[in-house]
This record gives sequence, C-alpha cells and structure tokens, in this order.
Amino acid sequence: MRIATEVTASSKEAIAERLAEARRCTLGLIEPLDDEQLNRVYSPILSPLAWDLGHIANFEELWLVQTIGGREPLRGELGRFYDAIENPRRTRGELPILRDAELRSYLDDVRARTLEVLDEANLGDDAEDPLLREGFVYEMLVAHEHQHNETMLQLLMMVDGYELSRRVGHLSPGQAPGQLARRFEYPPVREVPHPPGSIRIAAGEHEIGAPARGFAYDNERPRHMVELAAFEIDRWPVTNGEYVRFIEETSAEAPLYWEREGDGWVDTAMGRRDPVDPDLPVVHVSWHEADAFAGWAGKRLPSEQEWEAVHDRLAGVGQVWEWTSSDFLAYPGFEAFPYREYSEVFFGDEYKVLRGASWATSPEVTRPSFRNWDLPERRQIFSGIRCATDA
Ligand code: AVJ
Ligand code: FE
Repeated sequence: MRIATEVTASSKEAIAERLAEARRCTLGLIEPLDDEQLNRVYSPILSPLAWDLGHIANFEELWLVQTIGGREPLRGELGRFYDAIENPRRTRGELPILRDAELRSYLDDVRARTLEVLDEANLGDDAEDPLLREGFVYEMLVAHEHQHNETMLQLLMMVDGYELSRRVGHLSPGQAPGQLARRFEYPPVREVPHPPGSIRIAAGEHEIGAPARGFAYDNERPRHMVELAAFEIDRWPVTNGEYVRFIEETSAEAPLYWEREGDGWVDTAMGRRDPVDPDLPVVHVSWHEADAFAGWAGKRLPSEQEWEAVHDRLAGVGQVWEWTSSDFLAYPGFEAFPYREYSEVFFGDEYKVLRGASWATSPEVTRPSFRNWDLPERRQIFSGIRCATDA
C-alpha cells in the first residue's frame, strides 16, 4: 500500500512538472511578441495566437477543473468561443475572446485550479472514471498544449523577424526538470548520415495501432492486424534538392515560403531569406504535391499501415510530417473517447493522414501509432514526403 501511494504521489509530481514544461514552451513561443501580434489575424486558415492561448486554458478548464474537479467555469459562457468545431479558424479573429492581461491571468488561474484538482485525484489503475485511469486526462492535456504549440509555430512562420526563443525546448525522458534538452531550431538540424536507398518488406501480417494500455488518442485504437503486400519504402524523406528538380521539370509550384533568388531558391519563413538547403527534407508541400512528386519519381506515397509497419527502420523521421496515401478513417471497432470532436467528426475521405513528427513537434505528442491529419490542399503544416513502391 505504502509503495502504491508513493508511486502515485511521485507520478503526480511528474505530471505537474510536465504540465509546467508544456506551459514554459507555450510562454517561450510568445515571449518575443506584443499584444498586437497575439491578436493579429495572419491567415484565414490559422487562428490568432490569442485564440490558441485561450483555447489551451479553456480545454484544461473544461476537462480538469469542470469535468474532473466539478468546479464552475471561471468566466461563465466564454468557453463556447474556444470550441474548435463551433468556431472555424477564419472566424476566430472576430470573436470576443480574452486578450492581453486578462488572457494571461486566465491561463494562470486555470492552471492553479488544475493543480488543486490534481492533488485530490486518484489516478491509479483502479480509478473508476476512465478519464482518470492511468492519468488519461492529464496525458491528454499535456499532449494538447504541445499540439497547439505546433499550430502556433505554423503561424509564427508568417511573423516577420520572429526568432525562436532560447527558452523553448523539450525535456527528454529521464532528464532533470528545468533543463531543456532540445531546442526548436529553424532550419532544423541536419541529420548525418543521410542514408540512401530503400527498405524492402515482404508480404505479411502486421499489428497496427496503440496497445490497450498507456495513453493514446481514440483514433489509434483498437490495435489490429493488417495484411500488407510486399513493398519498398525509401529510408530518407524527399529532399529539397530532389524537389527542386521536380518543380523545374514539371513547373509544379514551389513549397510555401520559397522564393526564387537568382538561379536558386530561398526560404522566406519568418521574413528570412535563407538559401534552401538541398539535403534537408522538403517541407510545406500539400498532399496533392506530395502525390504528384511520387508519381513523377516513378513511386507512390506509402499507406499509413505501411509506414507504421516499418517506422523503426526509417531515417529522417522527426523532421517533417509525412503525407500518406490513406484517408483518415476509423479503425475496425473504433470507439470515440473522450469526445467525438477529437477524431470522429473528421473521419471520411476528406482528410489525409500524416505520420511521423516534425521539428516543431514535442516528443510528448508522438508515438509510432500517432495519426495526424489535414486537408489535402494544406501546406502551412510541417508536411513533407516519403516515397514507396510495390515490390
Ligand atoms: C491532430 C493536429 C489535426 O489541430 O485539429 C488540437 C489536434 N485537436 N486540438 C487539430 C487538436 C484538438 C488536431 N490535429
Ligand atoms: Fe485543441
């Protein structure tokens, strides 16, 4: 008994530290900005940063403080303006959301209550509420805040003169709290060596999806077997150098943020003019462009099942999200949990799945079974390409 109690207490401390770390990342991202920049609408397909910030706090208030803690909302009906489904991104600049000092105190006030509720909660395997069992709701909160950090970084690419704060970074497992291991760096750090060639996988059965225990989103479950035909998949994602040949031979559009300069290309994200590095994975391409590139190269995009079956042998993963040929569909036996609006409302042939992670993704967010998705025309996400072929 004593041991169990201690384990719970120390994992509560670990949760509190991970929540604090997510918040340091969030605040680090906005540190160089003024209120005008937080409120500004930079693109109709992205929220103003003030909306993401209020939504992070409101999501935490809704799930932790209200649902688990049984407390009343701090700001009455405000929550409805932070509902992502009710309020499409293009409308968010006009909403009567919290701004400036009020916004910052809402983030702090919610967090203080979250920590009170954490203190009272039973997070053991025996917890009656499935939201609390194995700390599910806290895992979801940590992941959610980091996921919105990546969305905020998509917008920050559009802010002229923006510099990534030195205080933003991620803890790696086992590292002392307060020490930041990884810093966001843009352009991302080169990974050497850059392994050429492809991996051949024989036809066979593969287990796909998240195991029943441990945190995962509903769309990763249940784990199930799939039958795959033999295939080959490139070890390394498509590089900028290869993509330049494609756009020059086919007159396809350049990736988002590229501009011509002399006979070369520069990357203008954050108002910079960095020469495009031919060895880095290409990023900011749409699914249509990724699919066209693969066809031009005599290949195809991998399915998400192929990607997952071979994920531990791929290189360059963690730099760009990789478009797959798969529509975002429910796995057989899917059950929505804890809310239909995380995954279920997006299932169908409208959205394409991306796998992996990008330089802007926290390791708190990803797993081999993690499924990201977006519309096939989108390019503001950190999306790249890996090719496959039938074998
Ligand atoms: C998994 C990135 C598609 O931003 O729509 C954040 C993540 N869901 N808050 C999204 C998410 C709810 C989601 N993506
Ligand atoms: Fe969200």
